[in-house]
Amino acid sequence: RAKRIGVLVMSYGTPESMADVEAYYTHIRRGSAPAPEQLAELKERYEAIVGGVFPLRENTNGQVAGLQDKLEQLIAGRFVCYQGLKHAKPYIEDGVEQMAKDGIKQAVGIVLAPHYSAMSVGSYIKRAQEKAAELGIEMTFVQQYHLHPKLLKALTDRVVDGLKQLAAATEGEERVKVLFSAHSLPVRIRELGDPYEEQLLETSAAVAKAAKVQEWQFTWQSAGRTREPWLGPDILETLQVLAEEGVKAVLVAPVGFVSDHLEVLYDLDIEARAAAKELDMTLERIAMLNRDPLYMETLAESVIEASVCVR
Ligand code: FEC
Repeated sequence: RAKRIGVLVMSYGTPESMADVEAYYTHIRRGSAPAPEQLAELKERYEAIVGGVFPLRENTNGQVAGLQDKLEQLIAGRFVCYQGLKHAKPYIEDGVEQMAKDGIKQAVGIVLAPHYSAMSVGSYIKRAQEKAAELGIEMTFVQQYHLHPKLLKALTDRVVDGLKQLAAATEGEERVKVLFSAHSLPVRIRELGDPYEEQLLETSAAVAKAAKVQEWQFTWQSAGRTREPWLGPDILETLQVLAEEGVKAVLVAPVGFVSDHLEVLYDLDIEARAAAKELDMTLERIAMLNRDPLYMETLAESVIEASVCVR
């Protein structure tokens, strides 16, 4: 019987409780503790989204379970999924260690983010690869899946639904602009020849075409609070410019994210929505993928394809 292949499913991670926010933030800042006002501000954002619950944890758990089910359906008994988080427990290294304890010798790694950047997916892979090499596990990785037909179909369906909702809310009267968005990164990624921007534009263009959207553009969101310059324009600036151009309704499609979490529920649903209201615009957002069957199939098929290299 063929040996079981480990699947390390990697995601950003979120605090376990309010008491955990400081340690989480310190980890994101590579060990340097945030100032008290920075910490208070982050806690306020978590409290504003759902009053002290952290939706990303349950969503990641659901995605890992959903991927396991899908893999089981496609090739029974072949794969076993493990979770590894970037900034919270179980960390990426913990996931690799668990695989080693279970006797796994070969594994595939995949990140719950469709677009490759050396600063995002690349850094997850580096950590997993280092631990796997130390423990003697042969690992191969899915680098990106931003043009997988099933991912594009799931996103297109959501854009079509979102446009219908927006048409109902505005009684079809307004000119609608679709704003594709993703997490900003420091501008210096450009010097590295990073594919992140290009991949995001490829996903956006493919979805716009399939959803027959004429008016769309790409914008950044959630830039970090650091001194260096981040990729822009930020969605708040974009909304301002669009308002000046007379656009009255926008549909935000955060295609760089796959789950309901802080950067969507706060930065878009609270902050961007309030800014739009101020500008007298209607703003809607597409539903996130979470455990969507088409997303689970995207992940499963990408894992199976990558696993060919470890057989
Ligand atoms: O719901 C949650 O608890 C977690 C929401 C969350 C997601 C997420 C995804 C990405 N990030 C990416 C890059 C950076 C860089 C920095 C950075 C900082 C933060 C902070 C919080 C945070 N991120 Fe995040 N990110 C989430 C949350 N992120 C909180 C710290 C406070 C702040 O700046 O707002 C800057 C780090 C530094 O100081 O050097 C860079 C990227 C993604 C999307 C890909 C992925 O999921 O990995 C890229 C979800």
